[in-house]
Amino acid sequence: MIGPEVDSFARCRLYAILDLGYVEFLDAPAVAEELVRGGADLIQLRGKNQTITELARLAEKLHCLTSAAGVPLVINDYPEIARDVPVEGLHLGQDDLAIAAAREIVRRDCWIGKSTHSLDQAIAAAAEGADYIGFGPLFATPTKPDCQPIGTGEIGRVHELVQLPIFCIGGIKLHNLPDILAAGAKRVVIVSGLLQSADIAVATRTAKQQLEQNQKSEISNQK
Ligand code: TZP
Ligand code: MG
Repeated sequence: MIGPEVDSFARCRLYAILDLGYVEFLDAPAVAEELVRGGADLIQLRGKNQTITELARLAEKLHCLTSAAGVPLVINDYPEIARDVPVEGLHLGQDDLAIAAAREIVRRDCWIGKSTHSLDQAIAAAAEGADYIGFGPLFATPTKPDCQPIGTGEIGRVHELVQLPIFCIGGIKLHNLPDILAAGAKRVVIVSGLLQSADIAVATRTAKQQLEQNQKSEISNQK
């Protein structure tokens, strides 16, 4: 049970989260435009302090602009929003609904991703039917303060064991992205590293270029 345009999803390398802890609610569409302009492959709407009604309304607005740009939009936490707004994906955490239960609510093609914080959780998410996983937090991060960092040591292993798109997450910035890629990451989520930069589009483009360069080296190493 996979969402729309699976192949285009597999190509996604840079996953930006538009986190309303960093962005004013009314500024969210303009920030989404900057992320799109910088080349984000995927955008998630995450709002921990907004009501479901507020988030649904914003998701609708964001989806108009992301879909016009061909960038998939993912909603965090709320299967009901994924049911009512034609977003491309839903993201669930370890404490959210099980994937099968969320699919029962959404009842249409929609990617479902899951946050994982260990190898065991990554393997379990694949068995549960996730379409992609987040893996982290690699480093301690104020964006998710209650989650223990897991470091970069298991990035290689998770890619061996889990045959899904794996997005490393947590404390990733432009300055440490090369080390994270060297540790075996292929796809990343960046939140504050983009949203707090002086120029969001430029920071996004810089991260995207590093990821593309890494992908090219991967391909030429395979030849
Ligand atoms: N899940 C694990 S870490 C994290 C989430 C949502 C936040 C990552 O944010 P940042 O600002 O890129 O460290
Ligand atoms: Mg959640």
